[in-house]
Amino acid sequence: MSTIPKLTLGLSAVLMMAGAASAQSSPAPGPAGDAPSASAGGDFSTYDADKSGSLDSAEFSSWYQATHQTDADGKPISTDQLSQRATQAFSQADADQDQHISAAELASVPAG
Ligand SMILES: [Ca+2]
Repeated sequence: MSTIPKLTLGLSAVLMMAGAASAQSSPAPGPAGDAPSASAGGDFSTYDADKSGSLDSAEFSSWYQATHQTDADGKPISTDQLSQRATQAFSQADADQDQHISAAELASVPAG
């Protein structure tokens, strides 16, 4: 007769574990990905290839060309034009002339 309390105890332990397991398997409420802090239509960290915290001219150029494919009228800009504009925008955006565009400097670049 002394085995019955043990069995009951063991059973309730299993039930508790089952309850905990089912609680854990409930869907997580959080979003699947991280929320990008987009500024001027581009995600800064996406283009900061070497994660230096700023964009060099090549990184800036790929950001610019990805986010400025149409002009103010919505017309597509040719690759040559885009490349020229990217160079121009780079020197305009580089406020402290260190040849790197910080997130703050990037935010000053007009979109489109
Ligand atoms: Ca700079």
